[in-house]
Amino acid sequence: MRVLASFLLSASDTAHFPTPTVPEIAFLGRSNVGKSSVINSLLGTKLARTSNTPGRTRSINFYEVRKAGQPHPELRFADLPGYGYAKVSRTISEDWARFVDPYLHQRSSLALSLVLVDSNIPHQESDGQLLEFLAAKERPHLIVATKCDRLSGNQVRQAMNALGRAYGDMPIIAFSAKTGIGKDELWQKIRAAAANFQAA
Ligand SMILES: Nc1nc2c(ncn2[C@@H]2O[C@H](COP(=O)(O)OP(=O)(O)OP(=O)(O)O)[C@@H](O)[C@H]2O)c(=O)[nH]1
Ligand SMILES: [Mg+2]
Repeated sequence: MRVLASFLLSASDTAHFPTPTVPEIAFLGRSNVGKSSVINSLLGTKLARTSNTPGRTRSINFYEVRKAGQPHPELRFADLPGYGYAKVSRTISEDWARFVDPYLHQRSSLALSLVLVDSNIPHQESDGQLLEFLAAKERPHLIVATKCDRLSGNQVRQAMNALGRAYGDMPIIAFSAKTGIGKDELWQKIRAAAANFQAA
């Protein structure tokens, strides 16, 4: 299904969050894990700025997603600042307290949080903490293992097993923004979460 996406706004303060309307999907994960790349891959655009420099996304960037031929948006995507990168950790923790934490606590339209982890590195404590937080708040969430194109098929399976064990056997989607692996599966999960959310 073809989707059309547009940039809505960038907020680094709760007062600037857009009024909650359609179900929202949050993209979370350590700096440089590939959040903006996953968004671009799903949307088939280059709307979200990607970078080799970790910590580039310093606000919540909201995107509106519409099915082709439909007048109204179906979903919103929220690209959040990354965490866990030592060089920028101070500013990141300030950002986290000022608007990321309030977003995750209070956002009434948040239908699904995608926690991106790098399939090429072992499990990280910061990701585990975020997953525990989302579970404690009963926020629907899912792990997406990024950059799977850097691993062979066998290595991907091993990485998924190891990450699954580390994060309490949660379902994990193996993804690559380069090859499109996992894209259809992720879209299915996003649409299912949005439908559940609207039915609730
Ligand atoms: N090989 C490969 N590289 C990727 C993939 N996804 C992202 N990258 C690379 O990883 C780097 C970071 O990607 P971004 O999408 O900017 O990561 P981010 O999580 O948005 O980073 P911050 O906004 O800084 O937190 C870039 O150099 C991307 O080209 C992928 O699926 N495969
Ligand atoms: Mg980014």
